[in-house]
Amino acid sequence: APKGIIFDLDGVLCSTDRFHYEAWLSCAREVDAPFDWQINDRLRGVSRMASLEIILEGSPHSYTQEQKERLASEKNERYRALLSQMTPDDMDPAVRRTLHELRDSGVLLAVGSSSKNAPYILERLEATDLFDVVVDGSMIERSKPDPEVFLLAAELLGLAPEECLVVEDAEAGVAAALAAGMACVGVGRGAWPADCAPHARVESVSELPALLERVPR
Ligand code: B16
Ligand code: MG
Repeated sequence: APKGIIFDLDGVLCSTDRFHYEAWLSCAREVDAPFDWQINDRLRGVSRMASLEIILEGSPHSYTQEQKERLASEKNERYRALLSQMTPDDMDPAVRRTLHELRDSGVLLAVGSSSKNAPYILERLEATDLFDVVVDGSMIERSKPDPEVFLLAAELLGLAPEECLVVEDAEAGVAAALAAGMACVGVGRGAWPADCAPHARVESVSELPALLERVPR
């Protein structure tokens, strides 16, 4: 069994999808670009500026760096206003129980998120204290699929990459975990591309304890 488990935040421990969707939708309208759930899916695990670039692919206009930074920061203001409505009920009680159970069994727990808003989200969920380490988007230079976020989490946990298991919902995140040399469990979707398939899959984090003994090392 792993000595440490590093959880992705958005899509694994809670669902901020609908907030990202709503906030990016207004941005897409402003730049006359199409936006739907399929495009939204491509933004999972990807940094804020890289997400904006994906949206701008569909825009007929071109923007200066300064304008792009304004678009991204307006998106973030809308997103944070939506996050402020979150309560501890936005973390599935079964997920919270599982985190307690894993902690009690002696496994170290970390969050490894590309999001600069990760500490705020954990605060809204009243979940900060469940983790030994939280690595967020402001602590790294390269976001997923680069392994930096997970390697830093392992280092701060005092563990080697091979001692860690990553739990992810996004392609970019699974790719990052594999590049870090960590075991990886994929959450909640059927199909993964062959080049970034997780070692095991679950529908929800609450299935993790039962799975742990079976994860390939
Ligand atoms: P922010 P994760 C990622 O978080 C989200 O999946 C992704 O959609 C978002 O663009 C990224 O964080 C950056 O978020 O704008 O809040 O810094 O899945 O790595 O927890
Ligand atoms: Mg995610």
